[in-house]
Amino acid sequence: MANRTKMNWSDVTPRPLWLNRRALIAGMGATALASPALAKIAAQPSRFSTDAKPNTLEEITNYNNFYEFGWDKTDPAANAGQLKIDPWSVQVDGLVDRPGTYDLADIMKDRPLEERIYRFRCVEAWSMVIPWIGFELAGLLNRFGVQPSAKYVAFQTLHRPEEMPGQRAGGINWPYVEGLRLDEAMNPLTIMATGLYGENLPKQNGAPLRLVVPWKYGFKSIKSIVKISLVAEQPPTTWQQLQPSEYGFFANVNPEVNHPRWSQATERTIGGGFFASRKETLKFNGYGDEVASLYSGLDLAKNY
Ligand SMILES: Nc1nc2c(c(=O)[nH]1)N[C@H]1C(S)=C(S)[C@@H](COP(=O)(O)O)O[C@H]1N2
Ligand SMILES: [Mo]
Repeated sequence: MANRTKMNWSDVTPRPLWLNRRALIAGMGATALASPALAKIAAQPSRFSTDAKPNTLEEITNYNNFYEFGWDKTDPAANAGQLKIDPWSVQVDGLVDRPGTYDLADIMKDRPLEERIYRFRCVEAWSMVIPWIGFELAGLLNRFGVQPSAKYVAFQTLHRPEEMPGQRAGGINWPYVEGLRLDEAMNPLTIMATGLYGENLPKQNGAPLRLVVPWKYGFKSIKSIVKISLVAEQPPTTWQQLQPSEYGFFANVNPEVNHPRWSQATERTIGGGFFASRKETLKFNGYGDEVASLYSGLDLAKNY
C-alpha cells in the first residue's frame, strides 16, 4: 500500500478526469441540471488508497447496482435523478448514549474528509477502482456513545417508493438493509462516502451518504442510508434474506470460496474498452493486511 501522506491532493488526482464535469452531469441524469453547481470537496489523500488507476467517472456513474432504481446496470443513471436528497436525515438508535435524528450537516460536522481510492469488487465478479470521498465510520459511531452491549451495526436505505421505481416492484423486501460486526464497522478501512472524484456523490452511487467496505462484496456497501442502529444480535441483511445459500452475512471477497453458480477466482475489470480483461481476485480484495486478523479462527468457507 503506497504511503501518500506526504503527497498533495493534486498529486493523486487524475486531473483531466476531475475536470470532466460534463460526464458527471450526464451520469447524474437530467434533473441534476436543476440543482446548484457542485462544490469541489477538499479532502486529504489517504495511505489506504491503492495505486491502481481509477475507473473513469463515466464508468463509475453508468454501470451501477441500485435496485431501488431498476435491475439493469444503466437503470440507476437513468432513474436516480428523481431522488430528493435535501433535506436528508439519519436516525441513530439502539445501544447508544445519544440516539436521535441527525440531519446530514450534523452527521458530517467535524468529520475529516479523505480521498480513498479503493478497489471495489461486486459479488457478480466484476470490479472497478473508485476514488471515494468520505470519512471513517468509527469516528461517527463514537460520537453517538456506543454502549458495551452493542456487537453489530445495522444500516437501512431510504424507503420512498414515489421516487424509487424499483420499490414499487416486487423482488426485494424493501427497504434494503445491511449490517457489519462492530469491529468491522470500526476498522479504519470502513468509510461513509459522501462523494467521489472530489464532487458530491452522484445519486446513482448512493447519495448523499453510503457505506463503503472495500474488503467485502459490493452489496455490503449500502447506499442512501437513513438509519443506523447499534444492536446486540447479527441483523438481517437483504441478500442473505433473499438467498441465504448464495449470500452470507460476512461476504468477504474470497477467491477460494465460489458462489454456487459461478467462480470467484477471477473478476472482469470494468472499462478499458477493447482491452477489458479479467484479473485474479485477491483474498479480502487485497486488504488482508488490514483486516485478515478480524477473522482469525473463523471458517471462511462456512462464514461466507
Ligand atoms: N440500497 C442499495 N444499496 C446497494 C445496492 C442496492 O441495490 N441498493 N446494490 C449493492 C451492490 S450489489 C453493489 S455492487 C454496489 C454498487 O455500487 P456502485 O453502483 O456505486 O458501484 O452497491 C450496493 N449497495
Ligand atoms: Mo454487487
